[in-house]
Amino acid sequence: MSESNRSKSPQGPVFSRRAFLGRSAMTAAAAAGATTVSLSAFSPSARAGWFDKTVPASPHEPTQIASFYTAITVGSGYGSAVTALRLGEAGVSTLMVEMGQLWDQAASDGKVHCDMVSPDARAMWFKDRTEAPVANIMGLPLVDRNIDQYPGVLDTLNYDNMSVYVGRGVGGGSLVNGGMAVVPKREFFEEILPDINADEMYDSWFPLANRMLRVNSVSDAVYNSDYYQFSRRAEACAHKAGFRTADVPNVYDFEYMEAEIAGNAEPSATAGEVIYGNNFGKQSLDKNYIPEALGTGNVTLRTMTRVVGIRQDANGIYRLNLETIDASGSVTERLEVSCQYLFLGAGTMGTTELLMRARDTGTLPDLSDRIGQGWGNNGNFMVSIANPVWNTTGARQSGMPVKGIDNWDDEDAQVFAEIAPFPAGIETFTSLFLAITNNPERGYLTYNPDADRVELNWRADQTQPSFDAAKKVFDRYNKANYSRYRRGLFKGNQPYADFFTYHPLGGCILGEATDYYGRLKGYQNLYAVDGSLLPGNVGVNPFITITALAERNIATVIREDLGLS
Ligand code: FAE
Repeated sequence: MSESNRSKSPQGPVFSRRAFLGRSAMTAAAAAGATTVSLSAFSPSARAGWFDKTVPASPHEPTQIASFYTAITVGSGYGSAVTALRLGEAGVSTLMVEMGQLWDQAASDGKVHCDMVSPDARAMWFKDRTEAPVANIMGLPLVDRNIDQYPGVLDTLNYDNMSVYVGRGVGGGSLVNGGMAVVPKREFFEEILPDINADEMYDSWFPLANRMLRVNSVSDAVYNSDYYQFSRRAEACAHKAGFRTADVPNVYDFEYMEAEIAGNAEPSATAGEVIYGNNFGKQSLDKNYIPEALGTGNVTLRTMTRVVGIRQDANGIYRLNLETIDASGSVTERLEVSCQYLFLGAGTMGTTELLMRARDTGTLPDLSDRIGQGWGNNGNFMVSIANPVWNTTGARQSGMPVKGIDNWDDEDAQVFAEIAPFPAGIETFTSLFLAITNNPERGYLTYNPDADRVELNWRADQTQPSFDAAKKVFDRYNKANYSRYRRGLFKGNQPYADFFTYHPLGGCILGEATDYYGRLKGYQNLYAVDGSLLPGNVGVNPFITITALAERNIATVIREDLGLS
């Protein structure tokens, strides 16, 4: 990586001239199709309502592409964005293909993204109703809304016993996530990936990921504001129960949040924005890696285009079948594009699906039988607690978590429980935690040829280790604080949610389906670059690990496989 291309700012390269050029390229390339259409163009039901609906923008027309690129990256999440930037810097002509849209156009309400309180078509990827993880307020189904189908920003992949949340659009999961940017505990990293040089990771690649993504920590001024009362209260309760708490860094700009709170900037995190996108404040990948990549002049971005098939010619060239869709989801174009080097960054579920389809339908038959194995939910387990009436959590809550209960060193209850907001707009006396637990259970994926998609094989009882560990922590928490478990928030009316994950990991695990740099076994010049490489659980939120590993892997691949520096 060349330092000369980066600004000297400790915040990283976000204000570099190249990023500026990239941002201009991103919008200019798309501008041709930047019109706002009536909802009726893609949803007859939109006309049926008697009140005005927000009309989302029509996605940009996809950029014209050539028939061959030296490299293609599939998807535009963390793994793919890192890979595209480093290839572009090395002078490699690269195409980035993303099935979702570029989120840079305002809808009729003047905003790019909708909030969580009144979600609309922008919220979800072709659904009739939103599917928020916390579906109820005090037992009443007040959260989810009927919406029009549209290529929205959040998707849920619903399998037996598990729903997987993923982001759609340029930036992938970075558009919808809570921004928590956590480096795993070194001991745990060494346990799960013993063959990766931890010195290198902790000395170089994690710091680089933090810099590039502009990770920062909450200031005292912000933490002591009304918007973090929910967090201060839960932290105090945790201490009372004898637990340690830890800071959780974030990619949300806390200087911006301070300005929001002071009324000097458009509110985003403080206005209930997060899982359907943030209009301001958050360093998603469309603010850093991706414009930097486009700014090299060597990377082309094709949006609203899904890779549906991969095969290889006798001469080793990969041929990809692409389908471009419009705002209604109809296929408007089918095309083929080829490359010498193919990098799969379609996310854990997307990458594994593409590879399993290719292996099982015989277009890439020599792929490893380890593909699809070792899937984990990163031990995700959500818990809701009812506080006594004197322990108010506040009606105003920031969407970005910044603290967690750190009980990871307790072998009987290995839990890192982030104090999550519950921005209902009213006092709810509720504390919410997204616990990451050390769950050794693993599921596996199988390709269903009739449905042409992968299925997740995950039994309901596989979340038992997470339940047991979280129960130990929160029984103790409740006992010390006169609090109790709160029902009435989650589907099924349990005080916990073990039926969804934000952190799907595995399926193409490093050293199993690939070598230790993500090279897929059985083929040359074919790579996995995303969350599918991680062995099911990293003990913390995963995007920093995905980013750092992608940086590490592509540096070696560019040097050894492409013969460049
Ligand atoms: P990912 O970001 O999922 O990107 C994959 C991209 O590929 C997507 O844009 C897809 O649309 C696209 N794609 C898929 N299939 C195709 C195809 N066939 N053709 C073309 N494009 C395709 O991949 N993690 C944290 O570390 N901290 C958090 O606070 C956090 N909060 C989260 C909150 C929510 C609601 C969600 C959903 C996730 C959260 N995560 C969080 C998880 C994190 O966002 C996720 O691990 C990463 O985004 C995964 O990065 P990948 O590079 O694997």
